[in-house]
Amino acid sequence: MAELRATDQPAPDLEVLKKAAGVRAAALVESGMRVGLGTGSTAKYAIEEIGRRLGAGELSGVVGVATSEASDALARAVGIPVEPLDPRPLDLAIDGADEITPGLDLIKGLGGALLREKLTEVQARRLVIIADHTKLVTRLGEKAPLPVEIARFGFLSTIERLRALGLGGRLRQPGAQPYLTDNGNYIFDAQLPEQFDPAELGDRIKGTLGVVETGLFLGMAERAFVAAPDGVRKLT
Ligand code: ABF
Repeated sequence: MAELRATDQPAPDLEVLKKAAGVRAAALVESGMRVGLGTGSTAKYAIEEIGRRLGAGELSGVVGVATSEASDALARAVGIPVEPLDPRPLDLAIDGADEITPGLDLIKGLGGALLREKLTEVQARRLVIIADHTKLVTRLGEKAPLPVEIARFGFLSTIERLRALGLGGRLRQPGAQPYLTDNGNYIFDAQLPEQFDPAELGDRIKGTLGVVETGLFLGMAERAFVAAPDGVRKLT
């Protein structure tokens, strides 16, 4: 039987990678910090690690501001005191992403939390993104649609306006009913054109009547911890 070589080792599964990235980011939290808590399966690991550190006495006086009802519930479950977002700046925010470019532009929102994430993360002095390597892209739109949160009222008209911009895509409807965000809005998952200027297109979408917010997070992230089978890389 051929001996197993290092390269024959099975790649660690994505959950192991996500956890490694989450733990790395959670290590940046210091006592007394107000921390934006992201949403999604990767941010979950960072929230759990912050809770572990608090429970172990490694941290004290940390307050979380959650970017979704789900993250609020998880934070409370792991012992992180949670407060609503108010105008005070946050020391740090940690969140996942759906796509990350080399310049740290992001697509976020496949988890449906883009509005609260952006409202929270624009107030963070430092936004740290955590992801596994599958989220890396050379340009936005390569792997994921662009989630666009739209008002529920008149949503069909809003979708027509977005289509008039030349956008393909569809209303997010996983079952019999459209997906409803924590804010009571719908999400249109827009197919991005091959070539586009993210800032310009983002402004045009955002300026469309009925659009609440887009999942384009441009120039917001300070760094990203990206986990791959050969370790966690820091992108800045
Ligand atoms: C959240 O993290 C969302 O913006 C984004 O869609 C999601 C990525 O989720 P996961 O880490 O589960 O892939 O911030």
